[in-house]
Amino acid sequence: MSHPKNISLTRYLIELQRSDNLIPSELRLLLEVVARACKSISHAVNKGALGGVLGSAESENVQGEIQKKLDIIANEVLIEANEWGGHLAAMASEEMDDIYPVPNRYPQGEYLLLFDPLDGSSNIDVNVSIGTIFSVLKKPEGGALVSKEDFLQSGAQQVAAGYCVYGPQTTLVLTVGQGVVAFTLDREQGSFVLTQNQFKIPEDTQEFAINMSNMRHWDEPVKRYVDECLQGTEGPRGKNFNMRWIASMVADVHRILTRGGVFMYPWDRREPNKAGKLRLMYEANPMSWIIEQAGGASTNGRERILDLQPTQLHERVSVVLGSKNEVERITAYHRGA
Ligand code: P6P
Repeated sequence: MSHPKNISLTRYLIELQRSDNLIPSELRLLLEVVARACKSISHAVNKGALGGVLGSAESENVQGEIQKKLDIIANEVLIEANEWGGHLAAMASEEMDDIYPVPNRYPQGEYLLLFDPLDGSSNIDVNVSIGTIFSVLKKPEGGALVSKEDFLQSGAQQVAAGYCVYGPQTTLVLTVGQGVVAFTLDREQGSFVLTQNQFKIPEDTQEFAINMSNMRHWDEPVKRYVDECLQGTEGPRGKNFNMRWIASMVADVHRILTRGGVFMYPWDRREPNKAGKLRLMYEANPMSWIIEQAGGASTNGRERILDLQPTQLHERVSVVLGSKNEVERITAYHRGA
């Protein structure tokens, strides 16, 4: 079902709900609330130094990373926006060790919301695009109290996924399994407007995204792929490649969603006991569903990311996503190694 551009997010979601009940009213409410929270986060991000929100919060998150003030602000905005609505059983965040069950003073819902409240936060203080990533699962039937185990579902179980990129425009990208759509924040009206009603990622590309400073730590399949790209027309690929690395997954993924490309954050030897840097539940899974819904592919080098069965809430994963034929090539190199 294709929706006309320039309709509001609210109308888009109501039309989805109305047509074959593609999204139940509780999920529609959840997505409206998350969008409103992203609007608030965008406002805080856009204030920057004027809002006194830049710099470190002098604290560490569960990943052992120094938290920025805006990391904590964004996390609080999402918690406060969602906890009272009655659509959620619990939330999980990159910024919180454990899950956040909805307080008993509020009605309990059937959805689980996971998020990286402000991804790419190393870019906050230098005015480079950052974003919020979110994933929605259904709470498993039965079981009185919601538990961390309820969250441990494969990415294929997601019922909604999206991100909001705080860049030159504030753009909300969303999938509920009916393709991928994008809404641009109209600051004058204070509402998200549908500006892209379908994305199709080109199956081939000449642009790759990886942090090249880690080259000496990569496994052979990644070294082989990047080396072939760097050889350009003189090498086996017979074409030249461009490289981009914004170090903000939301911005890199949005570029790939918009014009193709391949994004890699592979396992490397710096921390061999970690599968990768990025988190499966609230970074790789939502981004992988969005990429697949737009005709791309996403693996951990060997397996489809959406098929991976998580064992820990904050587990990490190696990520190769984007233009289908490039992802398949890189995955074939890993499988052949
Ligand atoms: P590096 C941001 O911190 C992040 O989690 C992703 O958004 C981004 O793709 C990656 O890490 C950047 O990592 O090692 O290049 O700084």
